[in-house]
Amino acid sequence: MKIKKFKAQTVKEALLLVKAELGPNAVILNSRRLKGPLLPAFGKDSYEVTAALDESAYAMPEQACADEGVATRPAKSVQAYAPRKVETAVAIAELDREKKEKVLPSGLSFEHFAPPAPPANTDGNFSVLRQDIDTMRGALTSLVTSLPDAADQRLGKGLRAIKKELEESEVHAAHIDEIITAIRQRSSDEDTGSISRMFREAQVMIEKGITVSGYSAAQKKGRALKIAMIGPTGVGKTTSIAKLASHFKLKEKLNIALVAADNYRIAAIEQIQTFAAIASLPVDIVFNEEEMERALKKFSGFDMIFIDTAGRSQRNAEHMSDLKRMMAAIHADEVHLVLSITTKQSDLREITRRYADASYDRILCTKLDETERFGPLYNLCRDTGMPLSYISTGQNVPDDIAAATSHALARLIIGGGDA
Ligand SMILES: Nc1nc2c(ncn2[C@@H]2O[C@H](COP(=O)(O)OP(=O)(O)OP(=O)(O)O)[C@@H](O)[C@H]2O)c(=O)[nH]1
Ligand SMILES: [Mg+2]
Repeated sequence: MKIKKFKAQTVKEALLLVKAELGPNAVILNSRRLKGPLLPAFGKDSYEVTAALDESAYAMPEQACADEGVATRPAKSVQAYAPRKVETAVAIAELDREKKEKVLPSGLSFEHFAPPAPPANTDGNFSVLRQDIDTMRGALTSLVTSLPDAADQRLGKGLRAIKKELEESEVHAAHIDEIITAIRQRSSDEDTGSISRMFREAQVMIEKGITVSGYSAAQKKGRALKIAMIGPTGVGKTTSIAKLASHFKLKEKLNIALVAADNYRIAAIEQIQTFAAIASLPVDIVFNEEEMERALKKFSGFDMIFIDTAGRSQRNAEHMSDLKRMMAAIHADEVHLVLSITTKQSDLREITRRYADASYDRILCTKLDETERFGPLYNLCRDTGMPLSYISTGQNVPDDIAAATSHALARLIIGGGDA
């Protein structure tokens, strides 16, 4: 790990120095304003940024470079070097093999060090018997899984079909039971003619369970609407801000500003700065609550301020309390907890619980294009009591985002029962 301090007249200049020396994978450990100018002639305060680079995580191993006659190159992404690492590992294994074979007593081969093979079958009939048992086991398993269990049998055809569809959409079992019980109490007959009616009832219940916050409206009250995005790493916070900021600027002709408290990685700073430059939006990168307050004040005359935050693991208590402090300084009008629908259900539950301290008041769900199971949208609303704000359906900026609507989302979770 290489750690170094960089001093410059502005944070931006210091970051450029970090990037030039440590590359885009450097992480920012700290930044602070220094009292007094760096050079007395300039008369302004200066800044110090402490950055680090974990070279072992990114650089190609020196020995491997030497072995392969490749000159050592500057740090690059892990992915760029991964295949080489595999090749290197194979080469080392081959080398070990040669070395070991040299010291082995003659007549013994490297294979003698392999784990012993399982004992051979002495009885030929035994393996035939075993195959028969496997075939029977397979047949029984598929028979059992194709049969509805006893409780499902009592449900009747329509309710069974509804249950199956909700299960396939990954609606929680408890919610499914609730829906099935409610429909069952209302309908005594279970003939085929009423199945589509039961599906409609289920759709209505799902639709009611998916609450939505509605489209963000800029408040023309002499102050900017502050919209913050928080959430775990890589869920699409910055991309969603880029989409929404573009939409409100281009389609609604509003004055938009960006503030990024995502200052942990150089690459993250560059990502938002690049977007801001392309979309001609002002952006401030802030390093602490004081700077956040200053930036929000500076942009208070705008219609909307989008605030990007660094992705945080809900399991890191220190990061969560940093975020809580930052959110207290922002006083956002809207706090969107950004979640990917592809995250495991149990993790989604933990994230929504642990992020409660950061006071989110709506959920923005991303990556709907990466699944066919939309039940988690319903589960999220029911389990948190929070409405959905937007849904993101791809990587394209600004197109792949839409305001969440209960009706359309309910139909993604359960159809009309015609299939
Ligand atoms: N398929 C798909 N990809 C998405 C969607 N939204 C974002 N992405 C991609 O997800 C990746 C991460 O997006 P970011 O916006 O950088 O995520 P982030 O939450 O800001 O990440 P950190 O700041 O590192 O925590 C990028 O490759 C995006 O293009 C989406 O709705 N669908
Ligand atoms: Mg980001």
